[in-house]
Amino acid sequence: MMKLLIAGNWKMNLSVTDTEAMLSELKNKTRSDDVDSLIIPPFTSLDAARKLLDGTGIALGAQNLSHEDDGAFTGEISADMLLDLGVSHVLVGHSERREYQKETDALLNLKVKKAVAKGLIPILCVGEKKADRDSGEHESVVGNQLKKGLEGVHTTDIIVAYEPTWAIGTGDVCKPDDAQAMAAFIKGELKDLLGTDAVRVLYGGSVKPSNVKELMAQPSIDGALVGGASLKADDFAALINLG
Ligand code: G2H
Repeated sequence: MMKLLIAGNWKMNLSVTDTEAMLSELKNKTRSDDVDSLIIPPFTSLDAARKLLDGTGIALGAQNLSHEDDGAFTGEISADMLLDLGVSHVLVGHSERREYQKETDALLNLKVKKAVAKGLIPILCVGEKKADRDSGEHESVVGNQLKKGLEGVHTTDIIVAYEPTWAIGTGDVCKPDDAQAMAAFIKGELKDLLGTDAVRVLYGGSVKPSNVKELMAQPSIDGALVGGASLKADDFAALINLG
């Protein structure tokens, strides 16, 4: 089993002042060295977060990147800009971006390739909608997202996050057995696509201190991508300590 990674995706939450308060508090909480951790704040908090995370062993991630290098792309943020701020990981294709920004698998594939080319570790997010699960299509939907998102990618320096959209921010957590079954399916697909399954697969969707231990005990789940429960220092520290 791989070392667990607990990643906190703050989404569009916490100002710079809030970031400083949260991370100053988090720094004073004990952490287990058995678990890797990652904070993914909004772009505006990256610089403040980098300064506070320095020397803590907690890595820094971004929520998105441009597939372009530079130029006339108003509002976009490049991989080099993220590297400049000490970012090591970047989310690609979170379901909220697929849904609200209409990001397609083809665009996400370009983003994954850009991140890899620049030395950032992409966390490719995949997951089915409620209707897909109800109709038994969840594996084919996720398999398709992986195939298209990872086309032409030949590295194992990536992470995949399985986030069933119906379990995101709803409190409606996926049953550990179902999360395990999908994580195992994803590892099988990764073996076909990349020639190895030595790639971390995270689970995301209403993970909190009270359910993290059971989810992380599943053999094919190598960590968690956490939204709501990553915003408070106490909760995030509890997650890293697996409850
Ligand atoms: C899924 C998750 C973090 P939450 O989006 O990516 O959010 O834990 O709030 O369901």
